[in-house]
Amino acid sequence: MDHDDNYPSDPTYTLFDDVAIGSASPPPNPLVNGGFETGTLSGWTLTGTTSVTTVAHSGAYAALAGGTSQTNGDSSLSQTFTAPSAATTLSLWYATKCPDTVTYDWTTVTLRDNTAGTTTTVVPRTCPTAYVWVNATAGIIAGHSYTLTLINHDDNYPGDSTYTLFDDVAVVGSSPLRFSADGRSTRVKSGDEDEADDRERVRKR
Ligand SMILES: [Ca+2]
Ligand SMILES: [Ca+2]
Repeated sequence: MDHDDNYPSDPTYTLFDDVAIGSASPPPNPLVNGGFETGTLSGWTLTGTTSVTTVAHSGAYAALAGGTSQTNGDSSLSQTFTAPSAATTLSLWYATKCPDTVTYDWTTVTLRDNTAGTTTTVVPRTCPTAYVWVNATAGIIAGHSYTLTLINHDDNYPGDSTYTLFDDVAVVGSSPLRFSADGRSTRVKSGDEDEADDRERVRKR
């Protein structure tokens, strides 16, 4: 609130800005060993053929499902976690080496909401031609229990084995809302942008 006595030549005004609700820090990551930086697959439930690899998206390690030799059907890593408050998004990275076709070999990722009893396909069956890291995300609801399953499928045929790398599996939050003086709410920008905006506003006065 600002108060002025309406007397000429000594106007008083106050700028208000950036009243923040919530915390800017990200929610705690409920996933265990989501970046595989233990150098093991601890924290994950495994089926088929799985291992750790030093071909990582970040850090030193990633998970590898399937293999350079043919594997039989699904090889998977799964983990059950509860989405913390302020959590909105699950994010992961994968890279698929697929010399076959999607009829026979693929990567897929599913996310079961154990609280709601529904399953979302985060990554539909894919056998990409490019062996590159790809980001995938899915919306999550704070407080719900989820089971995430990372799957590589190979048809066990010699000579066209498919494998998938997974890394940086993490829960990320939303930016807290900020309310400006005109009542609009805006997403939090980076600190540098904010400061530049503030300087601009002050200069206009
Ligand atoms: Ca990693
Ligand atoms: Ca194959």
